[in-house]
Amino acid sequence: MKKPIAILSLAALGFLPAVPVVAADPTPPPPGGKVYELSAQNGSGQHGTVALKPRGNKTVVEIHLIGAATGVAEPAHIHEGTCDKLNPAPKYPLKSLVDGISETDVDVPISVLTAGGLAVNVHKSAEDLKDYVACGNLTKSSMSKM
Ligand SMILES: [Cu+2]
Repeated sequence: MKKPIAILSLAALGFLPAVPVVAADPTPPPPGGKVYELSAQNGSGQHGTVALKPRGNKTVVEIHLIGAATGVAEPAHIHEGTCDKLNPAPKYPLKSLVDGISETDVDVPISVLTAGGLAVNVHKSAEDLKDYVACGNLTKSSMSKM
């Protein structure tokens, strides 16, 4: 038990912050990464963020939705177009959301995904693919203000 006492005394002397560092937000803007808002569609009440994080020539795409259905996998994709006018054919498939969370390594650099003309959408279920529950344009005006 010598170590904790040593740390405490350092804190008391002002060498360490007395207040513990607050845990990071679930989707902080990562270095070189970008976070976009996902808005609810068709009265789903599901909204959240999609974070894009560069990993070499790939991009980690992380979706967090609030109000997502539990126990139902919600398919997600990157589509061409905008949320108002989406090309229904997925451009880059993403892993289906489970309890509102999805993380996918997409095989293109972040510069391709953020160049404009793409949107992330989430579908109600594999059976109800035509029912969109959330969408976000990968454009500057849709970037999260966090
Ligand atoms: Cu889709």
